[in-house]
Amino acid sequence: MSAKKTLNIGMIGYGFMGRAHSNAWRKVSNFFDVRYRPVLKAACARDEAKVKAFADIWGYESVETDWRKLVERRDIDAVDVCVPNDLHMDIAVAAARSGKMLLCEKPLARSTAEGVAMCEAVEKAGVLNTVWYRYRRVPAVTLAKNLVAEGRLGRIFHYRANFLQDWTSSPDLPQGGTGLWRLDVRAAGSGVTGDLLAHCIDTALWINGPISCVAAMTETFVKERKHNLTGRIEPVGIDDACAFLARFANGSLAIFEPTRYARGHKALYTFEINGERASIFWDLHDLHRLRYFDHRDESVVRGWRNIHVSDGDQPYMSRWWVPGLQIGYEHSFVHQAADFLEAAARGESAAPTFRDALETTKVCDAVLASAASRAWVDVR
Ligand code: SOE
Repeated sequence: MSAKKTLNIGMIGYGFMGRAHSNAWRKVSNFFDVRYRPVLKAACARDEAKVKAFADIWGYESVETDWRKLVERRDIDAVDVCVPNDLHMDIAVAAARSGKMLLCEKPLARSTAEGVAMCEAVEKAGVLNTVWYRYRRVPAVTLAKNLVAEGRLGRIFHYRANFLQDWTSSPDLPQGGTGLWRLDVRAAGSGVTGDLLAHCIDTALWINGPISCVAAMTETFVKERKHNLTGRIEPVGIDDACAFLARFANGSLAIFEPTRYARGHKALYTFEINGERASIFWDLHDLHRLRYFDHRDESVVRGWRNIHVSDGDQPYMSRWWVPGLQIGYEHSFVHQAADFLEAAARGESAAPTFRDALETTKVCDAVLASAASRAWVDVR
């Protein structure tokens, strides 16, 4: 019999992220030697029939239709927040007051003000927390972080990131409701800035340190869309696309471009970092590979290496198959669950904590402020 302690999970939400997180909770103790064993205790959503069907598929023991009841339940240890952004703050604050650990889907909040309230709530209650910026835990991205931290690139000159999608290009697509809440500014807070850029910023801050100032432009290409919840044509309040320049505190220059109007691209998150000695490039469509160029290589064989990140020496990979066999998108969630459970066993939060993720929200707010004022904006 395993002597593992159990950690009872209360999941709120059952969409794309509810499924991705549930899959991670189910797999994590099969692959990682974590000291806490997660138990899928309860799933919660307003639609009773749908949440029951979700609970059946993923093996949750019970369901709730009111998140306030779920966060009060004494048999729940950790609340996993997988609902649209407009509910993050209320749920997190109530769950923290009720002493629950918190795992919040990204972005932390719709604004810095909401994020500050969330940080204060978890810190006052002393509850462990994390935000699911999972691309950090794609092994090739973790390897990129390690290579930079080891100093292999030397001084960093450039950071360049894109997140390109095309799924909102049609003006006929409505806003609001399941999945499409991402187009509704009341639910989402912002458009590509909070949805896509937030990922790029989280990775960038983690690998290359703080951003000091930004100069941004945003555009809303489709100005009105039918709203699924009201049935009316309503103005679109989100940013459809964004492009901006930034300066990092370490002196490097950056350029970022998130958009949902890049026809042909579905989720092309890429970043490239150029240092004095070496460069790296990563691409979500080829997520198990890291491109690496080292100027110190002998000139006759110098060139971009295409590292297949599948070896047991590389981050997280010793837990999966044998060298040469790769893993995918869903595994980054398993890694985050594993890191959270191990940190919790030590009595610590897992990075990015709410406080870490607040830095990303601050950059997103600076980007929107810069676009509105057409001026450079300092991040703090
Ligand atoms: C949709 O734009 C979406 O699913 C985002 O919400 C995710 O955060 C991103 O990882 C992929 O695209």
